[in-house]
Amino acid sequence: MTDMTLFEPYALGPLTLPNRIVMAPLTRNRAGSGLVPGELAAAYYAQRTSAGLLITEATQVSAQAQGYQDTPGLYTQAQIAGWRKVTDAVHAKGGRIFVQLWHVGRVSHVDLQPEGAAPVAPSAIRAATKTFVNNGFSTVSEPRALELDELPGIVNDFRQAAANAIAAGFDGVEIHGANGYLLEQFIKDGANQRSDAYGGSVENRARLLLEVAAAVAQEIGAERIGVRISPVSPANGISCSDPQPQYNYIAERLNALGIVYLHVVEGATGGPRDVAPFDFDALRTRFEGTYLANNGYDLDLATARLNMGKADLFAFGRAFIGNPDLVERLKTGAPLAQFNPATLYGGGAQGYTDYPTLAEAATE
Ligand code: 8OZ
Repeated sequence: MTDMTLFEPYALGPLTLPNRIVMAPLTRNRAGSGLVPGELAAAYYAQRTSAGLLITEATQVSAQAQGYQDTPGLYTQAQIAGWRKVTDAVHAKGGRIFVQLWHVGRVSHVDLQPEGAAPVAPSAIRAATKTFVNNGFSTVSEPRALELDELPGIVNDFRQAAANAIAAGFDGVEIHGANGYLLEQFIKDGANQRSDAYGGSVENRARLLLEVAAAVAQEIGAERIGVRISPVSPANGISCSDPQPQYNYIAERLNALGIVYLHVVEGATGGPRDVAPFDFDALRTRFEGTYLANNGYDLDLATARLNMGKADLFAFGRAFIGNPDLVERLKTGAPLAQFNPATLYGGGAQGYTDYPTLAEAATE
């Protein structure tokens, strides 16, 4: 055992993070009209800037990529301008911020799709999950299978959104390859029954994710790209018969592309870490860049795993909601505030930007 702490600087590609604590992407459903993030989002992220790195909420790369009400996009000029307010506010406080780029695939509803179209997926298999739409939870719609000649357009949407991210002032992007959304729907055979070059073998199912990563790397540079994966998570009704060889291959190929970090949801997203047997060390070994560990970490577990050499950075999600000064609280052993689940998704400032820091709470 060496004696490292989370509170020491870490070099992530061209960036120097002041600590190893990363704010995980958190969906908050507060984008305004035009799905544009505004002043409120700028205030929210700026309050949490002491994180070594902020990763934004999942942000759709196109209108078709949306699956929940009021989630922000990054495909219009107004959205680029809205995100610019966020990145300026974070940078003014000395922070660093990546945007998570997202296509939901089949986890959507016709009421969220352009012209009421069916959501798209690798295969026409409806997900056993719900989405938030029309101010309530509804079963997702029946998807249609993407045609082979539509896939370059999806890759291009990610590439363009990455270019837009740089125009909006982001330090980099995270490609959302996890939690049952489009890229994972291709990876996992429970959702992918294609018989073309994007289905069947381990290589074929990884193809779309790897094409997206390569296109985004060509556009903005691999040192500004992270990829998030969740090998054994059943999130959004997904399943995979062979996660170990599938993700060993993905880790190797992403390593060859030189992306800066691999963000790994270890277990069921937001749930048990031991949901299914999986050797995460095999990914750690294959991927020589930064390993960002996620799921159920607290200070003790993160510190222990750091000192075992199992990960470089650690994502904290829900703890950041009620604790804008989470880094300071972890460092000083201060108690953590709980957040109000009723204000997690949607609404305004309440339960978003009004959680006090320790210092603010002391003067209230
Ligand atoms: C919670 C609610 C809606 C979406 C994910 C983007 O699971 C999400 C998400 C989380 O990755």
